[in-house]
Amino acid sequence: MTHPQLEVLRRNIPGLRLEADPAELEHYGRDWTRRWTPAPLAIALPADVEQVQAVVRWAGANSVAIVPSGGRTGLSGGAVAANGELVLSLARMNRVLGFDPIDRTLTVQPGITLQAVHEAAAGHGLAYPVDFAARGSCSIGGNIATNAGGIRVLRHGNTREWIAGLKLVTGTGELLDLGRGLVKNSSGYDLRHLAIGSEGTLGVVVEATLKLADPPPPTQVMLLALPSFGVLMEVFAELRRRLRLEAFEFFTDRALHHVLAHGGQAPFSDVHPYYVVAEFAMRGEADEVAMLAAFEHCTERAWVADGVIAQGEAQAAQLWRLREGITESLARHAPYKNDVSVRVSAMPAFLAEAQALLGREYPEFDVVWFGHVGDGNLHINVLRPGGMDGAEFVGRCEQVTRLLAETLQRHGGSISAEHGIGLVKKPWLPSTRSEAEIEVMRGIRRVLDPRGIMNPGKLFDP
Ligand code: 2HG
Ligand code: ZN
Repeated sequence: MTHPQLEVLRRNIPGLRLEADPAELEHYGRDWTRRWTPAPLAIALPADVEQVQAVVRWAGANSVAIVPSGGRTGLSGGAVAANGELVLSLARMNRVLGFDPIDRTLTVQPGITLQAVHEAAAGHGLAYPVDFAARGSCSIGGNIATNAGGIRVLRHGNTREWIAGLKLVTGTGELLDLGRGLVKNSSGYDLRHLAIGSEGTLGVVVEATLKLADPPPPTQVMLLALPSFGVLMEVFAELRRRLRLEAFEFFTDRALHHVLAHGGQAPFSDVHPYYVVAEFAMRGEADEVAMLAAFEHCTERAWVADGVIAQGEAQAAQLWRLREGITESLARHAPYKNDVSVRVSAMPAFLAEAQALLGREYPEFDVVWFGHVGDGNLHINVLRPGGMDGAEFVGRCEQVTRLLAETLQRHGGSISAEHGIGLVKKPWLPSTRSEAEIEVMRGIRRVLDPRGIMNPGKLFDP
């Protein structure tokens, strides 16, 4: 431990776990971006809220930067500690604190995984409907810090919709109790929503009260093969018109190629350029009829070239794996990631322009498109060509991102739909937010973190 004051911290906070051996520094200093070399000062693993407050106060008094840390499954570098920061890991604070059947809320500590939340909600006959592939590793605190989205936003909205209350330890060590589970509370600024999506720059979430929903209805999962990008939104509109869509996800043949190379099972004998996984509620015979009618409508117009309807849960899970396995199947290529959004109505025009732009700029690159088109959210992963140096690759991708950001700006979109800004997208924040907005955000950050110790360097500079 190099910082002389760390010993003081250890002595003054009995029960605080502090780690500094190289394997731990490496493990806690990085997220899924893998672009920066981890170099934290140490890792603090508090056991309760008081310890979090004490660590933050110590950091303020000693001018030590803090990186709040959940499951570190982020893709924008928001949880990277590469500059001697103290990582404040919430991993030990991972319990369910309570369930209220009248309020239909679950109160949890921030280090609990999304999957454990799903299981706890199901144990009470209810559901927490935010969901995505990293569910087994990501934490609720991190989900809140990035306002995580995922595969069911189409039906249920982002994390923001499901937070009835949260407790935040600010950059001064103050504990704020925000929202307090009230359904109605018209008493001024809702500071809870400032904390959601703040990427650890305003404080550390130390407790959350989550709203729960009715258990999901029985659903049907369908995989469709599409001949062109142009018909994607037509298929979406047709399915949504006739059915209660729970999810509508798309991916390209390149994405499927990588998933299959990683052990997936080919869904069709032919290869098609585009695919959609759609899940919808099945509330009886009328939905069966509507599903078949929608399928027929799409095939008659040649919007759909082939399709498979899951026969049972195992096949539904298998179809979902083709979509949910994409990120993992690409990981070994250390892809450059884009996570962009436009209004759903702007999607067709944006898609056409973005496709032309990326085709022109990346002629020799493997570019993998997938995402939540029903929310206007696309993931574009660019794979490094063999033989190209890592720094040259990132440099090239950043030039293209500048052009993509301009295109997004013309279509009123965002450079980060659901992964956050972190370090990766910081240069392009002004393409999504006006200078006046960023100045307001700076002011808010100064109030909640006057010493500038909470995740400095992330989101925007002071
Ligand atoms: C998903 O939708 C995640 O699967 C990850 O947001 C996206 O790897 C990505 O680019
Ligand atoms: Zn996503």
